[in-house]
Amino acid sequence: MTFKSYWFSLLLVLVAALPGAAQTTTCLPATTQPADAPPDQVVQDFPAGGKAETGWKITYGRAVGKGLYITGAYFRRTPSEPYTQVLYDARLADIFAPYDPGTPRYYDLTGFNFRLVPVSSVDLGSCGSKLDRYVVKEIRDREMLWKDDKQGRRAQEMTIWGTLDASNYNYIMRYGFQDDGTITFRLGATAYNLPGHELVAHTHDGLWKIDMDLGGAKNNLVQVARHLQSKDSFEASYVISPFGDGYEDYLDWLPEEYTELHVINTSIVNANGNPIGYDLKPMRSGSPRHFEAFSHHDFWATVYKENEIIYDQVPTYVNGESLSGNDSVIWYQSSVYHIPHDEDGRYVNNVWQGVALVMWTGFDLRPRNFFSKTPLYP
Ligand SMILES: [Cu+2]
Repeated sequence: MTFKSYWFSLLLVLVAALPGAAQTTTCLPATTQPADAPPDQVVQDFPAGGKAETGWKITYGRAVGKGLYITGAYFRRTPSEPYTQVLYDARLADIFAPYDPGTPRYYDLTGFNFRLVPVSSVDLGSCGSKLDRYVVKEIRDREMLWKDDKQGRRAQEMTIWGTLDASNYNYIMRYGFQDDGTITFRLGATAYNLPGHELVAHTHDGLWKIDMDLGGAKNNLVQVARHLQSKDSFEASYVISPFGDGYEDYLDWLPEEYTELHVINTSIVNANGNPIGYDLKPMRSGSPRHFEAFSHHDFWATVYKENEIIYDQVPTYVNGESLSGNDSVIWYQSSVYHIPHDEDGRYVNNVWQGVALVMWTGFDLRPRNFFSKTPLYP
């Protein structure tokens, strides 16, 4: 290195250190896994690499025709308390892709035996690691957890994800476990538009099956929270009521009502005496309403049955059983509408070249009265 290039390099380092300057990525360290941990388990404390304040213990699974899914998630609010169960099982039960002309109509999980794509070095980026041949784990900064003028705290999460090779299409299945107890569920649609139908619009419907066992399978209550407002009044309010009046039922997401589900454990309270809970908060750009009956409503809640796993059949699972006192399963559809555009690709000598960039849909599960104060706050 010449004397001149040395000073230039030093200048670059100094500029990079300035606030607001482009930063090189700093990878957050993963928690050391317990020596006796089963291979499908991942433990991660937050803040990553710092003195533990909160932590997750999760298990995952993957299978041909099913992709990547979560088989258990446990969270602790402090390092000294035992983990509290949040999820028993959560997954995409199916991915439905109907094309506007009426055909084709693909069930990309139950209609095929699609496999996950082996993880590549591109998938890993600079901070990812392989959980196994098909699954990436990444611990990352997710910008601000909270701000209060000059004070603030950066937020972190662990994501685990894999890519389903759905023929011409790829689906990224991603689960995020955040430092504040939130779990994010994301389906990303990408890759080649359907050969022969490259310019035909269609939806990608993420059909989620969520079996929460909050504090265990018992005493879970599924509620509906609705915001009530009127153009004829300054006043607004909210109402929280049992899903389906306590029985298996369906529910529509209404944008004016900010519809969300609350799952609480009626027998476990936080330090303030409030039942611990989690909110299911939708992330969606529209509501699919296809010919198929399952798509006529956005949420369904049923009593857990080992053999009730097919989303297409959910309307037949709703048969008047009481949700109260039983282990409930929530079914939720989130969707993206894909109108092909030039950014998806183009024909070159009659051969399609190019891929659709990732389109995301999903939902979050966010703690409600699970903590008894602002998490991760002094
Ligand atoms: Cu598409």
